[in-house]
Amino acid sequence: MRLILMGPPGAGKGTQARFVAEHFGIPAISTGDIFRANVSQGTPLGVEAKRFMDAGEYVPDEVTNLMVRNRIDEADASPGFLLDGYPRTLAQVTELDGMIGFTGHQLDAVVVLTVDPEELVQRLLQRAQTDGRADDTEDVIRRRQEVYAEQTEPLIGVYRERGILVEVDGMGEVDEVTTRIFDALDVVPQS
Ligand code: B4P
Repeated sequence: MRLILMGPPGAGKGTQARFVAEHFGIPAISTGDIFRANVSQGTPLGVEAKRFMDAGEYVPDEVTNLMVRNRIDEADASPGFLLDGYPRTLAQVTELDGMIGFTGHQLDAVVVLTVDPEELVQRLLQRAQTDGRADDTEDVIRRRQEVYAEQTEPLIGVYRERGILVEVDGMGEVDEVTTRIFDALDVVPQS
């Protein structure tokens, strides 16, 4: 399976990615997690990414694309993968098409989690208290929502036109959402 998990900040992409990846026996590749690991290790990539993430902006496409390309090339991703939080821009969609097309495969499905905007803010403010993430302050959360609406929401139409979009209600308990995703993906043919 080659899957994408999309949704606004706080929709539960990272939360659900673990379960979906385990279910299909594929790695979950989270660009946000890779950036945060680099930030905490103080790598040059982390130093560059941090100033964008802390402001609620996207890390530049050329940095993100190269990072994903390298990760997808690793052996564990050859049977398939779940991308969590990538692509987020139209330029990233084009880049990903090239990466997957080069291997002769195709995307099987793009899952979009939908959650009420106020619930999103509440979840992230809650996460700020438990995890202390630098980008979970109210101002930065609102900015991340704007950036999502401007740059990432248009991707939904792109994948809908391709006939591979799967919209899943992300409201409710975590395990309810997981069940909805599994039910929706169980009818998707695996390439
Ligand atoms: P991400 O790490 O992808 O962060 P996110 O969108 O905020 O979170 P996610 O939707 O995964 O929410 P989670 O499951 O944690 O990105 C962070 C930053 O990295 C971006 O802003 C950007 O700067 C950069 N970046 C990443 N990818 C990029 C790209 N492709 N291009 C450019 N820049 C990129 O859930 C949130 C909270 O809700 C958690 O506390 C969770 O416990 C809770 N929760 C989850 N499901 C719940 C439920 N059903 N009910 C109640 N709470 C729930």
